[in-house]
Amino acid sequence: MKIGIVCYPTFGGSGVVATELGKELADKGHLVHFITYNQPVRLGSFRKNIFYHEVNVSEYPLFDYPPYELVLASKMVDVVKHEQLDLLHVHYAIPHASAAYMAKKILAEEDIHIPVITTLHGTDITLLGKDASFEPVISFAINKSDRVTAVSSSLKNDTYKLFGVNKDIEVIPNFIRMDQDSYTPNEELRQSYAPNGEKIIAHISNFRPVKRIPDIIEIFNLVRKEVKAKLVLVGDGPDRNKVSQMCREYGICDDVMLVGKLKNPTEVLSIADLFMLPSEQESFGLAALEAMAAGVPVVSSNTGGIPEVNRHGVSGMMSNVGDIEEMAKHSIYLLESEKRLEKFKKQALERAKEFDISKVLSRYEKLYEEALEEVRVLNQ
Ligand code: GMT
Repeated sequence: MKIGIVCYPTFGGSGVVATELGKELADKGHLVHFITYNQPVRLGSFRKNIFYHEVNVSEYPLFDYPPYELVLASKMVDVVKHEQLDLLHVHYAIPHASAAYMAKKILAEEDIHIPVITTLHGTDITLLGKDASFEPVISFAINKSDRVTAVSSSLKNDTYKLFGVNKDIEVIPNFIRMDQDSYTPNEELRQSYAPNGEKIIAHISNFRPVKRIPDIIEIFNLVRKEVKAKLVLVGDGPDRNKVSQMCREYGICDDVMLVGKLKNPTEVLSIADLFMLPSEQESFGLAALEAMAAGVPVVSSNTGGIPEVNRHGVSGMMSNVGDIEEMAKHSIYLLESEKRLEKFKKQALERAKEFDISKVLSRYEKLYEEALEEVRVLNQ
């Protein structure tokens, strides 16, 4: 198949999922065309069967706001026509599904009929769903997609609750490639981060308020009083300055490492003992799954789709959002006993295997085939 993938090319989970899916499809022999405003972070450089089309919005004094969605729709039309794409798989309802609808209608004028598959990832539903100004467009774009998927049952339920959506939504969970070679711990790295045998707690995110980064510092401050530990924070974003402020206040700056936006956080995960995800909202929690795949247990909140990934008492432990004391207790419980920690590490890895890409890829391919079959009649 010739597949167009539209996603946010940034560090966020939706971009990671879209890119990894594209790479897997390309490895299976499909031709995959990424249509985004920047080269997706996880795409790497030169790969077989992968093509990239950049969406450039020119600056005109006439526009107070650059019309990205229109340029994106035009680009989709152009790529579908000239690369003879079979379908468009868009990640995020707005602006991607709404732009895809416009592209689809323009193409239909030329008798080119193409299915649009929309995958919902989270903040397009759970955060924007609370903003009435987007509601009509999001509901419309979802209802008009040929197929809709959500990354967790929780997100599917939220979509029906928050929007006027009558379309069937199939839950296809996020996935991971279980590539154990890349998780071989770099002992030198571990030694440099934790020279005195400290336990390493890791977190990866875009530091948006929804991630509750200050909770992580509070939890860490409690944990380090009981267990020798270091905290490694991967990523950057709006709450980054709060981290520095809090670390200075608590006098723990030497134990908190901010390593920025790493393209491949696997190296950090490979030396971590615990992953922390106290988010306010999380439709899935791909970062937690990536940690588990590296054999790192997860201490998290129990919000949204996280309980569909992290199993309390198995792959990690969960608490209510904001329950800093309990999350600290859970972390200490896991870190204080070497035997217990090892058990949880193994269990986290086993749980992650349930999300191996091999279980998910065929579900997307089947969905594509079904959607294609429906438009095939129109194209005859
Ligand atoms: O979590 C973020 O801030 C990034 C966000 C995104 O839009 O890329 O992630 C969302 O999609 C991921 C991939 O499906 C999910 O694993 C994350 O849970 C979800 N984030 C939220 O729901 C806050």
